[in-house]
Amino acid sequence: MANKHENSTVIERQTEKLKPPSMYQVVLLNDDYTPMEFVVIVIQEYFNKGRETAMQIMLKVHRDGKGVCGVFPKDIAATKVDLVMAYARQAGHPLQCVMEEV
Ligand code: NFA
Repeated sequence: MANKHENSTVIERQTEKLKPPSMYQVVLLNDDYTPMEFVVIVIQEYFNKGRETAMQIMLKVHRDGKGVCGVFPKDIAATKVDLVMAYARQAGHPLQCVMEEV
């Protein structure tokens, strides 16, 4: 609700509780064909991780079937998924990247 103050400035008063924006994990899924080195490069380039961290995440995906590369607001997460999927397809690899609400 808005309220006019003495000097005519509109003062906003919050009546409904605002929730913080939902966050989404961007997750890579394992497959049998995408080269390990390609996955490491993807994690470094699209998720701003160093080589060691990228290697650890790749190995977790390889062993456990999935691994989290980062957590972002919805639109950023969706863009990361699109960019990674496009890069993998262009390179001819079946790598899958998905987002999951946290
Ligand atoms: N499992 C793939 C291989 O053995 C490597 C891989 C890791 C693929 C992480 C996808 C994600 N070549």
